[in-house]
Amino acid sequence: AGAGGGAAGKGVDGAHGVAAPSGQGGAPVVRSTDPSRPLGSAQARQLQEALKPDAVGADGVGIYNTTRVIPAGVQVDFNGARIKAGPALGDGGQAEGQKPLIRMESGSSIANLELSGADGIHAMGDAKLDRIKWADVGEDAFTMKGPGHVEVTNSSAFNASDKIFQLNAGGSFKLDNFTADTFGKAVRTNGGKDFPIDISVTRSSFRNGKEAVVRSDAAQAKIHLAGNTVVDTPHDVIAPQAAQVEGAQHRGTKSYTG
Ligand code: ADA
Ligand code: CA
Ligand code: CA
Repeated sequence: AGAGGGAAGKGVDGAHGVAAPSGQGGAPVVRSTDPSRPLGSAQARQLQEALKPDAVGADGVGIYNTTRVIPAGVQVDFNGARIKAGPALGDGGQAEGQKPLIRMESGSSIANLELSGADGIHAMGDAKLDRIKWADVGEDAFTMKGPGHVEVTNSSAFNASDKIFQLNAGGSFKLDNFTADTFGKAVRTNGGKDFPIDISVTRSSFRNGKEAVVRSDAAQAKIHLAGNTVVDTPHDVIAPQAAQVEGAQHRGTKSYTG
């Protein structure tokens, strides 16, 4: 059941959330995305429990060995938690088919998390991500698996062998106040595919990119860039001539050969 279903329970803590139990600072805070329909406290506690890592390494970084699901209508503040993928999710290399650490159902949001490895985060539809740091990107950092509107704010990603954001479905993708260092493409629409997608990248900084900030094979793509700093990266946009692009300073074209 999504947030605030008919049987919505009592909100707790005035702010409709379940706070970290005392003595366990840093536990995620789970809330409804709609304050007028708070989560039942049992549902909130169950999800908070499910989001705890399976193990914690000596370095204090938690390990997920299975994908955690953020339900529709739920927002999670991870409270600065640091997690990485265990080997059951994938080794973080370039093999396809690895599993995500987190799957966001449509209409969910997450904040304040550092993660590394495997296939990062999958979003099934609408999603909001704020203050997320991909400390060591795996196969990629984030994938739009279904159509929707995605916003990523105040976030960063490091050490990506190839892609950071992989957009496999249409809708919109907004990236604002992002920092990336070391990547192939920061934003990539699915190779060889044409579908309508609005991409906006603003007030962000990109360093040490092998190819481009945004690479698309979609003639239907609309790409808007503004206020970015792009250093040691050959192109800001690689896209078909037919794609609508604004704000690019070093645009290129490249056909898909994969
Ligand atoms: C590659 C692959 C796609 C898809 C994508 C991803 O680009 O060709 O089919 O799997 O990776 O989502 O990681
Ligand atoms: Ca891939
Ligand atoms: Ca992937």
